[in-house]
Amino acid sequence: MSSTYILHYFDGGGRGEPIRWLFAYAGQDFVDNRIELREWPLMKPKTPFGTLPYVEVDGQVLGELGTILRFLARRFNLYGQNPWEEARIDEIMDFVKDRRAAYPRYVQAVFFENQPEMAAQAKADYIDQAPLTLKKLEEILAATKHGVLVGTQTSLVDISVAYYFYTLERFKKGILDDYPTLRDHGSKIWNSDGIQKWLRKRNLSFW
Ligand SMILES: N[C@@H](CCC(=O)N[C@@H](CS)C(=O)NCC(=O)O)C(=O)O
Repeated sequence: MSSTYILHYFDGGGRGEPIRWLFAYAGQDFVDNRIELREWPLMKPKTPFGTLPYVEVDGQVLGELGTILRFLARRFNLYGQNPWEEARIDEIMDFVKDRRAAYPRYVQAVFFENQPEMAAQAKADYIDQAPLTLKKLEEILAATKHGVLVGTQTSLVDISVAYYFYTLERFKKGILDDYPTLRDHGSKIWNSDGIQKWLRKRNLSFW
């Protein structure tokens, strides 16, 4: 019997959208439960750690974005072929997470606090911090020689960085033009059937 998946997150991108992209890329149906901010205070104490996202998989509950992504990627055979590849995926994911720290600040300012000046600063920081990250990813991609960041097959980290590139391009169109190999890498994921289908239907406010 196939599993059932429910994602609980706010009605926006933030920490929910990487999970939606993973489902979409894997061609896995899921219930996309979007929580209204006014519902949140009542719901918060019932969540695993007082935060979103969390998922329900066949009735079992799992919180924390990174944990959810790894758990799902393992199930969808998108988490490397051996423990070293898993570790390499984690390594790059952790690196990019640190380098993307301005994004949650942006979400906080836009969605939770309605603070346009703080949002503008976070957005500027996000863009300023990108070149070092992109340069490193370019080096990693060149070293594998297989058009993927780890091993020989597309994995969680390729999908996650493609989403990162997507958010960068939405903030500053053309930002990837100086990184043609990364732009091509992102395009392969963006143009995959699953992601194209998702982008057509997702109906998402941008943050
Ligand atoms: N470490 C957690 C952080 C989750 C988090 O802070 N989520 C935010 C939304 S992106 C949230 O739930 N904010 C509402 C709150 O903390 O009350 C994760 O990675 O999942």
